[in-house]
Amino acid sequence: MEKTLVILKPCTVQRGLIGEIVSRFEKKGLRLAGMKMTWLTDEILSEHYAHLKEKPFFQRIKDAMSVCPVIVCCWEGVGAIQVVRTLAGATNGRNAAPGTIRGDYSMSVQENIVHASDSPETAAMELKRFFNDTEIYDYKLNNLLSLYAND
Ligand code: IDP
Repeated sequence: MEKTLVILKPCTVQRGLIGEIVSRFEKKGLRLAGMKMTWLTDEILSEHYAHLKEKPFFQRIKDAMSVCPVIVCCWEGVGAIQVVRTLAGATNGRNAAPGTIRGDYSMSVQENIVHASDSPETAAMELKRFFNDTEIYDYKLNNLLSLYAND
């Protein structure tokens, strides 16, 4: 099992899409291991988007990510990191395939509904950045056999 971090961005909160997006991950069969609302600071966003600090839009994305609180989630499943990236779709909502979250709900590269960790290393780092150990819950889902059979 793998755990990954998803952030429902301010555009998702503002557009009243929280339930709909959470539902996508639930219906896929991922287990919600942690979830909270938090208002991201410039400091945590500078760390989170450090790989983009030379880009001209660095300050703009940090501003967009802090217009209101976000929902941070930890989702778990077999191959969850790639599964969630595939569900999220291409970064630019206008290019993202229909059926993906960004493809279905976003018309923008910046306002693209979700952040999703892109590798096991980033997932581990990002989960630590946004959650304490006590905020991640290891309960069992009763439908594991129906989800994975003998995989
Ligand atoms: P990802 O979110 O698909 O992993 P990254 O390249 O890590 O994509 O970029 C992080 C976030 O920065 C994107 O989700 C998007 O909101 C924003 N972003 C990326 N490229 C651009 C751009 O060219 N203009 C404005 N915002 C961008």
